[in-house]
Amino acid sequence: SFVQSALRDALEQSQFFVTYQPQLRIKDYSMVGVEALVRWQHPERGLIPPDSFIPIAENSGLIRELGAWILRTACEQGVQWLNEQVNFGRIYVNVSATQLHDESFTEAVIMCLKETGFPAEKLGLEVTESFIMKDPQHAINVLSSFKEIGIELAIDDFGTGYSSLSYLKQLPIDKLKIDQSFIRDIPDDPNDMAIAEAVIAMGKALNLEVIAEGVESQIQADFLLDKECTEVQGYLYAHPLTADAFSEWEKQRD
Ligand code: G
Ligand code: G
Ligand code: MN
Ligand code: NA
Repeated sequence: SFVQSALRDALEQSQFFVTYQPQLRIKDYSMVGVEALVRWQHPERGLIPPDSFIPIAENSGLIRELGAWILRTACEQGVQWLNEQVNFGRIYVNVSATQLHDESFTEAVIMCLKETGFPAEKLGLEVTESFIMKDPQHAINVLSSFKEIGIELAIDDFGTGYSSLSYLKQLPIDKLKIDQSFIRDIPDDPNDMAIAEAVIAMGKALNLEVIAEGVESQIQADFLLDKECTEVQGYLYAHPLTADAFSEWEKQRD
């Protein structure tokens, strides 16, 4: 299709760039990490958000190349920040179900770490709940291979799918990420508040970190602190930032 060939051109012509959104510990605002979020700067159409091209990249198989480029860019950036002593915690990269189903993906991640010199302990992967529930036994195998080498694992968009508690217990994951759709309408929507509270309680029971994304107001932050959510991410703290803007932000905060 037109978009597919435009995506291919965009990769060749370096029209993609990666932004980094800080994730903080709610108690003391210390750095947990940054989430790598891809952006497409089109020469004529301007900035195109990932929602408009990631699904197309997934359906066309281009996500393999694009995903590999994002991972490499993030790892190279991480090495640079380590050299410059910029405190970024970990870098969390989103990986789609298509990437995770690719048998060569684990090997590709290991190669990327080796070639860039980025330590596995500094990398996190955000995987979706839908990937896990489609074939939980397969997910356990794939995720275990990452966990074994020290990569941290978070379940993204948690609450939007239907994760069985028994699988959650077996999965080698470190963190649940409460989907922003449950945070957005706090404190107006009592159902969303109940869901957020339930996810936090579930994380606590399973000894997992819980991060809330899309936190935009102090009222939401206060609610999350009160319920003992452990980490936060959202416009209240920082937008997704270019690499340079992130290191400035990190240096200037106290
Ligand atoms: O950055 P933004 O909030 O617009 O991202 C919108 C959606 O695009 C989110 O669901 C996010 O997970 C996804 N997305 C952003 N960057 C990446 C990426 O590098 N890889 C994948 N697979 N998805 C991404
Ligand atoms: O990976 P995921 O699809 O969950 O990506 C998170 C998305 O949420 C990104 O597109 C990011 O730009 C966006 N985002 C991050 N913080 C906020 C926020 O506080 N409010 C809103 N509305 N969106 C946010
Ligand atoms: Mn994510
Ligand atoms: Na998410």
